[in-house]
Amino acid sequence: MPTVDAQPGPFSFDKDSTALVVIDMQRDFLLPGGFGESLGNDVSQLRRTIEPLAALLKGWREAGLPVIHTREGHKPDLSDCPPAKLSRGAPSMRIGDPGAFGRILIQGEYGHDIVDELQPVDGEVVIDKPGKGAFYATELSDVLDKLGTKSLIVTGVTTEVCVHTTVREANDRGYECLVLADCVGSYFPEFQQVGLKMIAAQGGIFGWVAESPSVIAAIQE
Ligand code: C5J
Repeated sequence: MPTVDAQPGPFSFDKDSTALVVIDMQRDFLLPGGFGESLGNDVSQLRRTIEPLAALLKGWREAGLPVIHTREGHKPDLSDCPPAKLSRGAPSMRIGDPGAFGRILIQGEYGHDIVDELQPVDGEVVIDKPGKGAFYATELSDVLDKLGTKSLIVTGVTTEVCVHTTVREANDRGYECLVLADCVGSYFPEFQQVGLKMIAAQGGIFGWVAESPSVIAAIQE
């Protein structure tokens, strides 16, 4: 069984029951000039995940293992967007407003889709999610049941928001989650550091943390 060095201890997974989850690697969050940057964020903190994630995807696909991508966003009429989510904070642009890459976080818009480097390939599942967690109001549980999934390798953005929420949801549903430090990103370096520590603390309170090269090596064995 593949085993990788991880915090708080080695993480073993069965290739037949493990899926790679790539969370919200969307242009609206990652592209310079996009929504994320308009909120005052440093998108380079997220963009550093693209290269290791592309290498991981290559290895994972070569091993013939399942990949699930998610995208945070809403229907064009915003009927699936809680009013509190729309009005929170004082952003110069809100969800649904016209942005540099189309209406912000609206399904079907250029900015809502995944960055070019990490585009899904045929056969990969794409889950559109209205919330931060990938299980809330989506078909993800059914997809994982059909695949016979027990473990998740979790990547994407942002570490302390959608990655954390999804890992917490997955942990409560009985999945073993390995989060890859070099393939998850936060706009805030301190949240990245603490977010990863929180996952593996207390003996792995809701998961394990490792680096992607060890997973790539493990699946090639
Ligand atoms: C945020 C996300 N940060 N994908 N979304 O609003 O983490």
